[in-house]
Amino acid sequence: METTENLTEEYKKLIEKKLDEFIPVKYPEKIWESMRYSVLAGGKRLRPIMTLEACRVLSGTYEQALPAACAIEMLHSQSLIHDDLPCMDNDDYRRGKPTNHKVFGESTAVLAGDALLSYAPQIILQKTPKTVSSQTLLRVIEEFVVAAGAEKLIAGQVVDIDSEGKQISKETLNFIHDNKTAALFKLSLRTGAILAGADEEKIQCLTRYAEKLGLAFQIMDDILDVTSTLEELGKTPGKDEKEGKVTYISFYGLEESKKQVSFLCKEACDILDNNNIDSKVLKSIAKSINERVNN
Ligand code: GRG
Repeated sequence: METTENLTEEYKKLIEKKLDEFIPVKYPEKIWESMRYSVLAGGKRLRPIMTLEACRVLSGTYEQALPAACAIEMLHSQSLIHDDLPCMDNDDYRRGKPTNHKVFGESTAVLAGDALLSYAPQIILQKTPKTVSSQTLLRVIEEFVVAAGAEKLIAGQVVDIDSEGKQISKETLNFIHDNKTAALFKLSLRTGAILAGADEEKIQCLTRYAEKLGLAFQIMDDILDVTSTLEELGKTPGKDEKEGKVTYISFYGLEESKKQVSFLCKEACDILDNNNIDSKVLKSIAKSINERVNN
């Protein structure tokens, strides 16, 4: 029988192989190498794993969802490349390696992000099996461009940057996290569900699971920023305080923030149980977030 770990590892291998295949080195080599550098730099591959699992658990096949899953990882990598730029979060390390602009220079890093952003929907359109209807594909593309745009990811980033050094409200903090982090989790799960041909009720359940998990994930990020080392994190710790960022810890303190992570992870799993979505992989993601901060 397939264990949860085996299935997650199998998904990860498939995703790594396809990302490598989807991003070849061609002329002008510099841009493709820069794109490959960040996309193939490792990472947990949480978002594409969620896409494949949502599709599987709602009776789709992984072949249907693999190009879209890879496209979502490209979008995630793009947001990390741009987030690390000196004009944004100004970070030297990502995924345990020097950031893209440190290796390729700022102009190539900006362009690599831009290139990934438009290449991702190109991959969905060109590589999704023809058995998926044009109507479904159109919906997947709509979900993708909305999540990547000024109503979601960019909105979260703008408010985050504007909030530096300011005493923001809990509502503003939630807005940032819902748009910067949960929006991509929602996109990942909704995409898998849509490609599987799931009904709206199931799509909504996975959206609610993603909301809870996205928030738990971001609180975990805030906690690890104060409790972890560069080696453990793969990026520079202690940045939130240095940049005057209000985090969950500023509002609730460390212990209460940890409790919130546990509560949100439990709520996320309950949503799956109460709606007959039998996914050990999605549950194990919630469990691993909880364990990372509470052990
Ligand atoms: C979409 C055009 C466009 C711009 C993006 C820069 C930006 C706007 C948004 C920043 C979004 C951002 C960096 C959110 C942080 C999310 C987060 C907690 C990332 C870390 O995710 P992990 O831990 O990373 O899953 P790995 O390396 O494992 O993939």
